[in-house]
Amino acid sequence: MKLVLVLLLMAPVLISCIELFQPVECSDIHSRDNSSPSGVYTIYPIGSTSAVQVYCDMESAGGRWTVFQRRVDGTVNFYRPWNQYKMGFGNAAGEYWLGLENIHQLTRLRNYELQVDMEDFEGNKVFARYSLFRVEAESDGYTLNVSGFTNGGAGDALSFHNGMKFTTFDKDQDPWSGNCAKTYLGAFWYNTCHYANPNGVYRWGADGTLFAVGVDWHQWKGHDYSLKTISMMIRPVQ
Ligand SMILES: [Ca+2]
Repeated sequence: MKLVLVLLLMAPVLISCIELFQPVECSDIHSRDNSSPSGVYTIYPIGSTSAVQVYCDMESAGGRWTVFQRRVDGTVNFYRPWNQYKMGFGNAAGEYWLGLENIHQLTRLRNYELQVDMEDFEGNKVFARYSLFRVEAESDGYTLNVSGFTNGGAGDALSFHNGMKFTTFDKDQDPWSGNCAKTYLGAFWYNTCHYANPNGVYRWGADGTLFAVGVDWHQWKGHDYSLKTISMMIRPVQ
């Protein structure tokens, strides 16, 4: 009888504990239950009012990955203005961009590593991994910090982009004389301009009609091949 009473009194506390579980990112979900499958989850990267849906990869190389960029089938238009790249767009179950502010707030708090998984239309799969990944504040142009490359067959396309600010068609922060986002129909941490264009035009494989506007990873497939899938994902370094 006493036990029942204690449980009844505890119930609101127990329920509020369940409700208060607000994972900052996917590794928190994995820490709480390491059998959590890959899929769409709600995370809170900037506190309790910042709920956003993401895809968590709980399988690749130990899992715990928060996917912040994903292309799979060309259903979402990635040629978008600054504000949308800042806030995020798309659908976590399919193609999406998590948003520069969310990515900055996450990588500000802990040390993160980055993995980029990609696949061509022949079913070949490769990856590139970087042991350090951080995005600076908007006041610093959301500058990319990436280093510590490990080759999973893709080659290193990102080191060229280290230290670059983010550029969209309506906000040119790249060091080139023109606007790389306008010329290569994407949005990225462009240099002069790119070896990787993951937010470029989805165009189903080999296509050299317009130079380097596709979903390119130059060191693997060159500038005239647009990948079937690519996803960029991060997790805290343990
Ligand atoms: Ca420029």
